[in-house]
Amino acid sequence: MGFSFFPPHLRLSVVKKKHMKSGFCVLWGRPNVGKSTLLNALLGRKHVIVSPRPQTTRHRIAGVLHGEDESAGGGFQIVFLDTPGIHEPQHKLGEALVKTARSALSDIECVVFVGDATDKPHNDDRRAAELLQGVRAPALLALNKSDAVPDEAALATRRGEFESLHSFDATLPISALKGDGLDELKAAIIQRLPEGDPYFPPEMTGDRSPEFHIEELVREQAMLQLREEIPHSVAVNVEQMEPRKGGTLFIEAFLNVERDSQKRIVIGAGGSRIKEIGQQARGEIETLMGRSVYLELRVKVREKWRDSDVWIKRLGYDER
Ligand SMILES: Nc1nc2c(ncn2[C@@H]2O[C@H](COP(=O)(O)OP(=O)(O)OP(=O)(O)O)[C@@H](O)[C@H]2O)c(=O)[nH]1
Ligand SMILES: [Mg+2]
Repeated sequence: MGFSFFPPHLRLSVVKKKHMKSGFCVLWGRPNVGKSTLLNALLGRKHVIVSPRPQTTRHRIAGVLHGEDESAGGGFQIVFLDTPGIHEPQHKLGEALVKTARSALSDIECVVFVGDATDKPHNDDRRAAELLQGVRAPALLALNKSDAVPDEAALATRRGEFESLHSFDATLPISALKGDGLDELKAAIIQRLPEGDPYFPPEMTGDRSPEFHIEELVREQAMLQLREEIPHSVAVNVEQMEPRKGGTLFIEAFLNVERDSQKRIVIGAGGSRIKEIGQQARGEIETLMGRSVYLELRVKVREKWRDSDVWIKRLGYDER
């Protein structure tokens, strides 16, 4: 725009197009291997929720990394797609999650298969690897949690076991938790991206609404504070969100559970559990929104919602 008054033959010499690489990169693997931890570490900020429980992530979530590619003398944009872990579904929600994950495999430039280096490959690792058959994009093996592997020999054994699952382009031992090997992984991804314009403007960091991230931050506390089946039976939806006098943001959110007995546990003695969930989530939401928040949580029973097509859709888990 700024050079439009130059005649065309002069414009070329003045507007030197910046060398740019861009593309979509899927974080792939079974539950609990550290895909979401890795996304946050690569982005350098908390973008998605993480917990020690499997099946924490329930959506395909884009996180955009913009940067300079010193080796190639230009810029890059990687659109990472975090995905639900691949597993054998036990209910309709599980089926929807695996379908959501699979939908992330089309139109991509790179796959990062995340393996847990502290554990032998499981059936679900094999399942995840099988789903990569027919995917033309190169797949990198990121052997995560290398900080928790006792020695080099153990890491080498794991490496061999995981490399036999699929024909990987390269293997990179990493620790998403400690930040080890992430520069190498990033360079390996950028190396495999095609030249091309960025997909998103520089100010865009993801593809989800503030309400989505708020729901996730509440659910993260449910994942962290509740036991056994209950965390997996919780789905959160923001019912109302509006600014109040003095700049406080009022948010009303529902925690949907599957049974009355779960509702009692989520509320806790004298409301103690729901209060604790609310307090922790509110702190995180205030950091996200950059303002003070009044968070009101209510618990609703949606009878066996994880096996209900209607509720799975209403709660936003049918994204195919
Ligand atoms: N020691 C160690 N733990 C890690 C590392 N990366 C992730 N973890 C832990 O592994 C657990 C699972 O991490 P997540 O990032 O939620 O795993 P995920 O693959 O996204 O799991 P799903 O969303 O369920 O598919 C958490 O307790 C993390 O703290 C790592 O590099 N080292
Ligand atoms: Mg996850």
